[in-house]
Amino acid sequence: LMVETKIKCSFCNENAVTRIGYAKLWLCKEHFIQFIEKKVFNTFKRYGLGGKNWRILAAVSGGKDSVSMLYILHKLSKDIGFELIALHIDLGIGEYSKISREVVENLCKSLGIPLIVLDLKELTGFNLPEMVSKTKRPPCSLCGLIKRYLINVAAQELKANAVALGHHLDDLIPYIIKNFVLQNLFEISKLGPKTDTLNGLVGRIRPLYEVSEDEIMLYAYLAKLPFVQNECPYSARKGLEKTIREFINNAEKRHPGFKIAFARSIAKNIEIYKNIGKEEPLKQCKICQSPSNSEICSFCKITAKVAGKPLGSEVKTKIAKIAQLHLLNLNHTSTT
Ligand code: Q46
Ligand code: ZN
Ligand code: ZN
Repeated sequence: LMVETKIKCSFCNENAVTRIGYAKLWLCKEHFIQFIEKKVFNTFKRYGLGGKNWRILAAVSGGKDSVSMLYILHKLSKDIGFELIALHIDLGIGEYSKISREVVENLCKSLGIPLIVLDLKELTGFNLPEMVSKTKRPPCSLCGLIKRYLINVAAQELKANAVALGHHLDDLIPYIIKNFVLQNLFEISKLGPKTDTLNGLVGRIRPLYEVSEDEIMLYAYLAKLPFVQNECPYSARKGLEKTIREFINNAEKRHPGFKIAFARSIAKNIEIYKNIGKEEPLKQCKICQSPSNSEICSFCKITAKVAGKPLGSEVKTKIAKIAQLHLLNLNHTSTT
């Protein structure tokens, strides 16, 4: 995305470092950074992602997407007036998790953002690789359900208004298209810029909803943000999604603005998707009272398999303590 040019920035006298096809702009470093930050600000306004006095919990893995999101949210928190807390989950995936945790801890420290780290091994006695080998489940689906569970519990205990996720256009569009092809229409309703807090599930917001992966990469680089370069050893982009990614990138090249137009149309029709494929309303897990599709939630089922007993309630108590301590600290610092 970055180019060496003699072409001037559309807003100043500096040389441009990139061209934004869909906006017909050439931008220098400073104006590109401003362009992205303004875009996220507008995304907040356009979709009502958060307001004054909200408490937003940002899930930060340490990769370029979530790190950039956190950095931009930190700037916006002052303009919009919301409170920002970062959350990192240490999955215990060897060196990868170690580096990720360090990156997030250092970044939060340097920006003065309160951070909560949830360590999977400390919470359950097992790290992700151990859980994978005990359950024989595909790592990413296991990881996804564990993260969703822990993030939701933390958000509830912290009384957060929303959880911010670092998903961008190139994460979301292939997923939406895949679900459309498979006609999992209700799933599409969860892939818009925000979901509402409902039945014990804290709403999610996606501040990078209108930003592409290239843009985030360039932003992280130009803003000199520290992020984890290593890929998770389990990560593998799967067949169909990869094909769809190539297709949308081609479409964007030929028809600049295609991705954003698509994302906006989905956001506009999100209510339709909520109703077409309506799922059964969420139940409560009998063991830990968390929102669940069945009598017992997936987290309790998985931990029962791994640890010999369901750990939902125990883990929730531990997270509640961490959250309370954290809120006490916050009150303490704001009154002293
Ligand atoms: S951390 Fe977890 Fe990712 Fe690693 S195991 Fe898969 S889902 S790839 S975002
Ligand atoms: Zn400029
Ligand atoms: Zn449960």
